[in-house]
Amino acid sequence: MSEESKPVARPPRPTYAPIITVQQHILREQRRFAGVSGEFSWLLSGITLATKLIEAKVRRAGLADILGSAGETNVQGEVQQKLDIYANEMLLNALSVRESVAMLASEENEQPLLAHGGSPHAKYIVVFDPLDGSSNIDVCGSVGTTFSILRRTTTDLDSEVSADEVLQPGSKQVAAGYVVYGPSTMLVYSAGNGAHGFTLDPAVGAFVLSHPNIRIPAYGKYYSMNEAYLDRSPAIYQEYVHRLRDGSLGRPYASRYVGSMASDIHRTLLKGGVFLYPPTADHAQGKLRLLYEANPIAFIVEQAGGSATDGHGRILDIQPTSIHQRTPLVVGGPDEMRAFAKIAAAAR
Ligand code: P6P
Repeated sequence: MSEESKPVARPPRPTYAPIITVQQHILREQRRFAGVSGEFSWLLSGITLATKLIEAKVRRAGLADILGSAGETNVQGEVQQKLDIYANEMLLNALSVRESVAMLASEENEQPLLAHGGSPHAKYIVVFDPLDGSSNIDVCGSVGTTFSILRRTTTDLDSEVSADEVLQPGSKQVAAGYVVYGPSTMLVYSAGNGAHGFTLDPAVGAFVLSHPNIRIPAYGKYYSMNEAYLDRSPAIYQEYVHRLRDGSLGRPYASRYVGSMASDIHRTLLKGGVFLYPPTADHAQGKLRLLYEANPIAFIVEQAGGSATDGHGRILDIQPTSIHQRTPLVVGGPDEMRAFAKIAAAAR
């Protein structure tokens, strides 16, 4: 048999488990969307690129002149840390050159921003909190990035983009995720087909699949909230936490609270339990933002078998009326959320 006619040998069976990067995973995921021609994965690669650039700065925060406040305050009236500004610029730059992105909305910007002048045919809107929990930076605490991807509300993609198009309920999210910059850096995202975790391998600079198809445990050991506010929260939250503590909800719980939502949520997602940021006397709607904090988290946790409520209904059903609006948030595994719903219903 001549060389040319010999069948080509199959590659040897791999001796190492094949690594799956987030790009490969996204390409596989986007095949589920009819008519998506790689633009979705190109968009998500903008987010992963920006978060790698953020991670590199967070890793060196104590060394480079990046610590401390930039002296400015953002639209939230919060003192902007220099890393906040850097993280925001990385995401704005990386995403505004993605042709499929029509508009960007950030916690750091009062109004949404057109991406590259709002090019025609761009169908996606990206909403994000570039660096959540940034006050933890100076004390070497973990911080996070949260993001939410929506489609434009019009089918006429040549029409002018309106800022109101960002005001969609979380149930309309096409994809959502968060990154935790901790002892390792992890990206957790969902495009509606399960929640998947990727760990950044600094040796190769790739997010590698480490937690496929995350399922939140039926119950956990921890509840997570800022206990300083409990006495100033509505009675149902006080009753709920007291019963978590005294074991009358099935088992006595311990408390864990980092004060950086992405970290507290990540522990709840992997270990089970409940995270809550209730309304307080000072903040009738709680502190967390609906569009770029509660919605992406609620999307991910629901995909992992948990649920998320504002104390009255499903987070993902809330129709936003303003870009930076806040919402109370209770999010966790099946047992803890059933118990909360029972206490809330009994109080109605
Ligand atoms: P508090 C960080 O500022 C943040 O937005 C979330 O990451 C975190 O869950 C919450 O606020 C912490 O708020 O009032 O407990 O300091």
